[in-house]
Amino acid sequence: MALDGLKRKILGSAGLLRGKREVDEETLRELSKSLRRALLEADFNVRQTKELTEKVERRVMEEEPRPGTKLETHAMNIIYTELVRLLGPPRDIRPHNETILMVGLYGQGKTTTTAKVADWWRRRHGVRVSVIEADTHRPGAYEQLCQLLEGTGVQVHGEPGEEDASKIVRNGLRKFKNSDVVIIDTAGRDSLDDSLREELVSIAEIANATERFLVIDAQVGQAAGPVAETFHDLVGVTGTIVTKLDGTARGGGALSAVSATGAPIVFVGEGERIQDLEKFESDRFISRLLGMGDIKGLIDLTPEDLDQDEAMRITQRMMSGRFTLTDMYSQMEMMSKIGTMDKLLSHLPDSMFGGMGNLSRGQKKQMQSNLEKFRIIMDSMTQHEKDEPLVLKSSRIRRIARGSGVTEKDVKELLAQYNRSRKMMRGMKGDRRFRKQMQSMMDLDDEDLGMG
Ligand SMILES: Nc1nc2c(ncn2[C@@H]2O[C@H](COP(=O)(O)OP(=O)(O)O)[C@@H](O)[C@H]2O)c(=O)[nH]1
Ligand SMILES: [Mg+2]
Repeated sequence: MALDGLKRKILGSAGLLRGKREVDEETLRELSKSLRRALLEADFNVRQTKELTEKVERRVMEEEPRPGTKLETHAMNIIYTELVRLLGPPRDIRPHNETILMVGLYGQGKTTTTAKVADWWRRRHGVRVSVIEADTHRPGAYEQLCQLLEGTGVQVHGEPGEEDASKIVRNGLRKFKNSDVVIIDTAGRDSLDDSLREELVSIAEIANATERFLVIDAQVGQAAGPVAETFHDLVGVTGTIVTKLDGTARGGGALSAVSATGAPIVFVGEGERIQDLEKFESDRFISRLLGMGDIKGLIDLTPEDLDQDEAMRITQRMMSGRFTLTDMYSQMEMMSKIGTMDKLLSHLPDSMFGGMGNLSRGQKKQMQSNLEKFRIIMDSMTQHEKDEPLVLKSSRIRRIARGSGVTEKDVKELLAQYNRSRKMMRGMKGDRRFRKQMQSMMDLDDEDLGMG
C-alpha cells in the first residue's frame, strides 16, 4: 500500500489520547507535534502540514466528542476529515464519448497508464475502448502498448517507423471513429523542450480531446506542483494521474501538490500490472490509507463531519421536490462515509431514508452491500439518465446491466429504490415536523430549504 508508515504514525498520534477522559494541553501539543512529523516525513508541504495540524489541534480542543466516543476516536475522525479536505473532492468522469490525451515527461508511466486506463474503462463501463500510440521518439512504444493490452480486447493503433505523430493520430481517430473512448499516448522528454511543446499542442488540436490527463510519478514529490502548472499552461490539464505510489513512502508530496494546483487527481497507479490502477476518491483513499476498515469501531463519524455544503445541497434538492438519481447517489455516498448505518440513523429523524430506522439488522446489512452495487451501475449511466431516471426503459436497462456487469434485475432494483426514495422525499416536503427537525439539525432557515 502507498505511503507505508504514515498510518502507523497517525494512529500513534491519536493514540496519545488513549485512556484519557479530558484533553490536556500538553498531550494535545504532543499529538500535534507527532502528526506534523508524520506528514512531513510523507513529504506533505510544510505550509499545508502546518495548517492541517493547527486545525486538528483546534478542533480536538474545541469540539465535544459525541457521548460514548473515546477521545482517541474523536481525534482520528478529525484527522481523517481534514486529510480528505486537503486532497479535495472526487473528480467525475463521463463513461462515453471521450477522447483522452495522455501527457507527461519521460518515464513517468504514460504508456503503462494509457493501457491501465483503457482496460479500466472497458471493465468498468463495458464500452468500446481504443488506444493510439503517438510516441514516435521511443522505439518500441507501440510494441510495449500492444503487450500491455494483450488479451484485453482493447484495440491499438500505431505506425512504427512513422515520424509524424499528428499523422498517426489522424489515422487512428479515423480508424476508431466508432469507439466510445479513444486514448492517445504521447512522447515525453526529460524536460519540456520546444519541439515537444509544438508536438503536444499540435496533437491536442487535431485530437480535440475532451480530457487531457497529466501522468506524473509520485517520486517527483512536491515538484509535481510546478510540473502540473507547466503542462496546464500548454494543453489545459483536466486531470492528473499520480503513478508509482506503491514505490514511495513519500507520496504525500505529489498528492498534496497536485491537489493544490486545481487539476484534480483522477487515478492513482500502484504497481506495474495493468490492474494496478485506482479511481481516486480522497475519502476512500484516506480511509484505506488509515486502515479504517481494519480498525473496527474506531471510526464513527457524526453528521457534523460530513461536508456541510454537500449536505446542504442535497437537502435543498430534496426539499425542492427535484430529486435525481445523482442526488440519491450523493445521499448514499454520504451514508457510506459513515462507519455503520446505525450510527447515522441515530442522528436522523425516523422518517428520513424511508423509515430505515425501523429496518431489521439484516435488512440494513443488505442495504449497505447495495450501496457499492448501485455505485457501479450508475457509473454506466449517462448524465441524462441519472437526471431523468424515468427514461430508463428496457433497452437502456439492458445496456446498463451489460456495461456494469450486473443483471437487469439489479438495475431494476436500483430504480425501485429510487422510486421509493423519491416518493418519500415528496412526502417529507409537506411534513412540517420533519422540516423543523431538518432545520435545527442543519442550522437552516426556510429560505435555505427553498421554502422562503
Ligand atoms: N511500481 C510501479 N511502476 C510503474 C507504475 N507505472 C509505471 N511503472 C513503470 O515505470 C516505467 C516507465 O513506464 P512507462 O509507461 O514506459 O513510462 P513513459 O515513458 O511515461 O511512457 C516502466 O518500467 C513501468 O513498468 C506504477 O504505478 N508502479
Ligand atoms: Mg511511453
